[in-house]
Amino acid sequence: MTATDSGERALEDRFEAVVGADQRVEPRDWMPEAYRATLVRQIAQHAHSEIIGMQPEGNWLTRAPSLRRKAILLAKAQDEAGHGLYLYAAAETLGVDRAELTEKLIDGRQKYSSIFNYPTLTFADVGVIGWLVDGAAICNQVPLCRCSYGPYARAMVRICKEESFHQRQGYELLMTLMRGTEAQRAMVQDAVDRWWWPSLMMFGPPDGDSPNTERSMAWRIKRHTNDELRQRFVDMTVPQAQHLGVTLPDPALAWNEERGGWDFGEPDWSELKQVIKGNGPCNAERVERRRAAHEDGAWVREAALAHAEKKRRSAQ
Ligand code: FAQ
Repeated sequence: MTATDSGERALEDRFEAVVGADQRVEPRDWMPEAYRATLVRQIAQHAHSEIIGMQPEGNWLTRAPSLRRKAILLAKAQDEAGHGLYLYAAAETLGVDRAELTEKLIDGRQKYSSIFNYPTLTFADVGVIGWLVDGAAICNQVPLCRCSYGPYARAMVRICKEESFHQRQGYELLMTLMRGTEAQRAMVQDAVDRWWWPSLMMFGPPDGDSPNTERSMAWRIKRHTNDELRQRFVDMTVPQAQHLGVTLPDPALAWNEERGGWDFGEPDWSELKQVIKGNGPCNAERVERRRAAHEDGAWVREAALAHAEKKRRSAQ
């Protein structure tokens, strides 16, 4: 064994010990290249999702039915922008550049969550996104507060607090609509019918088809498998649907006494594959809009850089 080999081995052992003891890996610590690459992939996808995720609800900003609803929706969209920024900042601690990540998103070299490729047809969709999409996001993201990589875990704490608030505002919106007219109740049911299955798909492919889970769990980036979190979400959501008075569009939903959980049907995995490949109902529109916003913002980035340079020179 050469000195370099034994040095590398010692670093690896230390990394494994830190992860195994549930301590945090920090930016300046040695880490395996594959661990770094996995984190960049997941955090970048997560950041892109928050930013692209502003679009479906943003569609209703100018048409929210009251000033109050508009103010709430605007605040929610701004929160999502903030989440994107924390996450890009967390990714930058791994040595990547936010501008480069944005280029990769726009060129289709990096992914974002499948859920944001569905259209928001009525204002009830805003409530259902808060209830189901933010609800699924919370189930998936609360365990990430214990992720082994410090900057990602810490970013998730605040994000989860805000997502919980988003979920409650969505549920409150839906409760209000359900207390309204027959037409409003039908609008809620229609939105639930359209968003239920895509929300279940947010958790990713079933465990047998999830190439990254095993490695990510061993590194304590992910703390649960996709199917475990999907089940947790269904168990949390069914009683909320009952209280709201809507029917979840799954004839296979049934309480399983033995397991103490809800049995549910199989999502259409071919649909998830298609959406991830870029063939969902709104993929092209979402990426095009992101590209246009990025290009429109070029002058702001240039001005900020010029300002920073001017300040740097005057400080010399
Ligand atoms: N959509 O081996 P796995 C939000 C890809 S934020 C698209 O299971 P992994 C807030 C996956 O990347 C929502 N692609 O992968 C909000 C992989 O591809 P790759 C975003 C998906 O990473 C609310 C391949 O399939 N949340 O909602 C999806 O172990 C309201 C194989 O999959 C996060 O990003 C999908 N649904 O597990 C904003 C949370 N599922 O890269 C606005 C953090 C899988 O190998 C409004 N991320 N893929 O080519 C995670 O927890 C994980 O990355 C998973 C996927 C669970 C998403």
